[in-house]
Amino acid sequence: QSQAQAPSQPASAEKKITLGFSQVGAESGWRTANTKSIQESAAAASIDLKFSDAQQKQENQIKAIRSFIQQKVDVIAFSPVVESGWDTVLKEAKDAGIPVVLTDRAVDSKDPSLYVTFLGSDFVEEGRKAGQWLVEQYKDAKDPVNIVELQGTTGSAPAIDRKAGFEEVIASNPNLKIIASQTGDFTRAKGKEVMQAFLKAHKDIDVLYAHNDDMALGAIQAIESAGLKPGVDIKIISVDAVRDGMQAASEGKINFIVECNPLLGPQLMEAVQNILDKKDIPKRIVTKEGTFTSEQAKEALPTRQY
Ligand code: GYE
Repeated sequence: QSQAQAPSQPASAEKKITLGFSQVGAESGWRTANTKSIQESAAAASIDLKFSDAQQKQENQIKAIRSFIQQKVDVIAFSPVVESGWDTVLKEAKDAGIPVVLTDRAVDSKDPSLYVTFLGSDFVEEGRKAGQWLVEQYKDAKDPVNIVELQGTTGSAPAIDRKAGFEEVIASNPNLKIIASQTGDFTRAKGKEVMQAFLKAHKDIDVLYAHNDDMALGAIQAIESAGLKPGVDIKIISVDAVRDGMQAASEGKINFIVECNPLLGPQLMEAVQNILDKKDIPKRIVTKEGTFTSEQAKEALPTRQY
């Protein structure tokens, strides 16, 4: 019998791929699910992940990217907290020959050669979906409908785009009026605080449009403390469809949620592998997502992954 000797070298002498990832922070349920997805899929793909949390500060992301360049990682991926101000550091990565993948959020750079691909949702479309539901709900309204808006992080792609898509669609009905709009930085605490201020300043709020579930959840606390019924006295629309948001929707406190899928890890690892294998990859990879009414949220909740 001629059995081969066990090799003294590990089966694969190939070096592990290293991926430097700079995350925005841990500001929301969406972000937590996104981080988990990236960490788990890196492990599953045997990719060595260098993960860095920027605590919602651009300067920390720039530092992290520079340190990834110094460490000569194979690929850099990051979710840019804001859209502007990345050209210099992206140029540094390019000069070092390290490919960059934008994950979740886009940059406003005029030079598309500074990154290989942008993987994430279409936030303008999400804003439109939110607006379409509202237009349909109030199609017979004869009186003005007063809307307050909780925006995401100032200057971030999802805040800019969700606002734009929503405004574009509600413009079809002049009764639909945004009477106040302010940032809640995508967090529950800020969502609550700003909603409190809105309630103080305006006695006649009909609708809240929150750019994410966490801000809507904070706002719900403020609305309840003011003795009003969320989802009834004030209709609520939000974006993300994370578990706590879906729970509130199933209880009728959020009326409509536009889904934004945080599970980008598998597609990111695939993109990283394809880049290193020198395969052609599209410049834009869009994630698939839907919407939920309260009824639909109740149905979907038991099998939800995030
Ligand atoms: O909607 C929000 C998070 O960039 C899509 O960031 C992401 C957004 C998400 O904080 O909850």
